[in-house]
Amino acid sequence: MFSRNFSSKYFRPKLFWSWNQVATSSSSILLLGTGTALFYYYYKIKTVYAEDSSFEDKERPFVKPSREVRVDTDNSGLKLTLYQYQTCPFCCKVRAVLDYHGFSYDVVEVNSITKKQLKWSAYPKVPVLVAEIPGIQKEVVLRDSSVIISTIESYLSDRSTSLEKYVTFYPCDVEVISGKKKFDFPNKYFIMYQDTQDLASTPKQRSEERKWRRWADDHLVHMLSPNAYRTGQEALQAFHYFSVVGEWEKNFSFMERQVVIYAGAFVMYIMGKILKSKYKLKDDVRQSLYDACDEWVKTVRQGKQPFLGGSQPNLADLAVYGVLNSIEGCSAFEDAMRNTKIGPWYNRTKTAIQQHQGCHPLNTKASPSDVKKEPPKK
Ligand SMILES: N[C@@H](CCC(=O)N[C@@H](CS)C(=O)NCC(=O)O)C(=O)O
Repeated sequence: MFSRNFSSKYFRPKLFWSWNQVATSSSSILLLGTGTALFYYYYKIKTVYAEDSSFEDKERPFVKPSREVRVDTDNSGLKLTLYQYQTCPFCCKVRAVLDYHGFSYDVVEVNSITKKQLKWSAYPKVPVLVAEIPGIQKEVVLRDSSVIISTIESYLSDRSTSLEKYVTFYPCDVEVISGKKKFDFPNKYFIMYQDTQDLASTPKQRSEERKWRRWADDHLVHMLSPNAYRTGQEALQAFHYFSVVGEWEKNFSFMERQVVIYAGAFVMYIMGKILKSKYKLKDDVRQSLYDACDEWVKTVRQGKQPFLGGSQPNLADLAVYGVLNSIEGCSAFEDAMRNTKIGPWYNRTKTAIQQHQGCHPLNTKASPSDVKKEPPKK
């Protein structure tokens, strides 16, 4: 039997298979392939693990700022550099807060395709704000728009505590989901006050402020892409506008610009459709944008004051303004101004920001914590 099974008759290679054999083999391969793919997909989808949340940035190379914002009354002593995309809503929020408080800062425009200006950063998104503090060799790196804003606001409320110290109150959770890192800063909407501090706002007002800051990030932001890139033509028009306000001509080569404009418009047109369905926007996406604007106007009006913050904007006013400001040159923005009642509030907030109406904390000289020398190394 042995010899029979191993006889050359059984091992002669076949040149032709019957249809039956072809079908069986192909189905097995197909099944095996699909099984492996499904297993891999399922495994990847199911892979969620926490990662060490400390950021191992590389040494930050000097990059010539794309733009310098200078405000004479800034006495903070901080040298700030904002890594950004000019029309990213999260970056617009940060600029609204920096400008409102009258900070001087440098802007580094990041190339959204190559991201070469941000290669040193372990955190892959913009905005990133770097604060160099006179007298201290170490620079402080702030990541995530809401963390940046809350840290700055905490620091302005009490400058006897250093910026470096405030950053430690905003830890980051890093989760790897399906091979992709997700960053979360659980405290990001909280301002850190001293126990002894006399606060101008009530706990209810602070909670309201946090609620609407979150709304700007989690709801209003999702109205932008489907509206700004509603049609191919609007997407192209938006990217041409971005290239002007982002001064891409100054910062990027001709080829880089063309790639970003045409590839960007195409990708964002598709993304707009995906996001429309993901966030369940109405068929007429403009209507969802108008609904959001109306909701905000109604809330501000309930307070019977010019801003949600009262006589002056609070962080929610600045956040909502920043998000809308990111599409200011797009048809979606013009339509929202024309078809809702948000215009007067928007223009009031813009004036308050442009006039640095929140600059009073910065008019005083830097506090000792800003210029504290590091103890000499032994
Ligand atoms: N939660 C973050 C979101 C920042 C964010 O998503 N930024 C986008 C630009 S609008 C980004 O950098 N995406 C990564 C990329 O462009 O590769 C924040 O508030 O700062």
